[in-house]
Amino acid sequence: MFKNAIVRKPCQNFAQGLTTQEMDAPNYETMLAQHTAYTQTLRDLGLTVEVLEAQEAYPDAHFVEDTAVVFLEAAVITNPGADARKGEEVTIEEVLAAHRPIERIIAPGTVDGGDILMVERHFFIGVSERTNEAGADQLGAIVEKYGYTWTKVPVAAGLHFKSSVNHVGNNSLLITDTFKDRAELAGYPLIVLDTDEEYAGNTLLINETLIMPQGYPKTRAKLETLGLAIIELETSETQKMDGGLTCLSLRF
Ligand code: CIR
Repeated sequence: MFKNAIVRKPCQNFAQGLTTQEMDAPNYETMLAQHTAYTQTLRDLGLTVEVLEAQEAYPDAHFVEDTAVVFLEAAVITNPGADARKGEEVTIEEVLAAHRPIERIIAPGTVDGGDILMVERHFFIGVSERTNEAGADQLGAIVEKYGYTWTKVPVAAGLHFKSSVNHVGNNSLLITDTFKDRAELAGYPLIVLDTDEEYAGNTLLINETLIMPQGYPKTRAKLETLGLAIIELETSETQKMDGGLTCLSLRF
């Protein structure tokens, strides 16, 4: 059960963040409105949400998920893989220290939280352009100490592992076609996304509710078979910056 979430207000400079998308320029007011709706949704679901101040020096800092991996026993502060994002983790550590014992990923290891998927007591650790082998091994050793199992998975497409694979309850994974045959995921029930709806793969499970991006009817129909409540949120401005719904919060 998640009880808490940490989010960070997007900064005015957020459109200067890293992105591979070539979409329209993102709009700050729209981003703020979408972020406010996201925060309110987490509150409506019963979470206590701590909203951190915007950080103008870090245009991607509202993607707080990348700065830590939080589980019942500890919080691992990451060393973000993109140079422009190194340092975002400093204020996150201060906040998380009030909730969990702190562990750290240290250079040369890098980890982005977007590559880390916890399913019950197992961690999938995506090795990507942001999470390197050394970082993955450090994180694996840390979670193992707390009794979790873990496997590394190469991220052959998309920015992060969770751009393509997410847990939607009862061990089921919402997954893109590219990842569906990966041996590391064998045995998990899979819900495979239509290729024209892959962005909806970044759906966020909060206790008994799925929060999914707005406007992906085929994915919604597939998720409805799970019997969970579903909330759709507008994510246009986040998507323009290569982000999704999971990226915008740390949940624990
Ligand atoms: C970045 O490239 O780092 C940001 N513009 C997007 C980060 C998205 N985070 C996530 O998927 N966890």
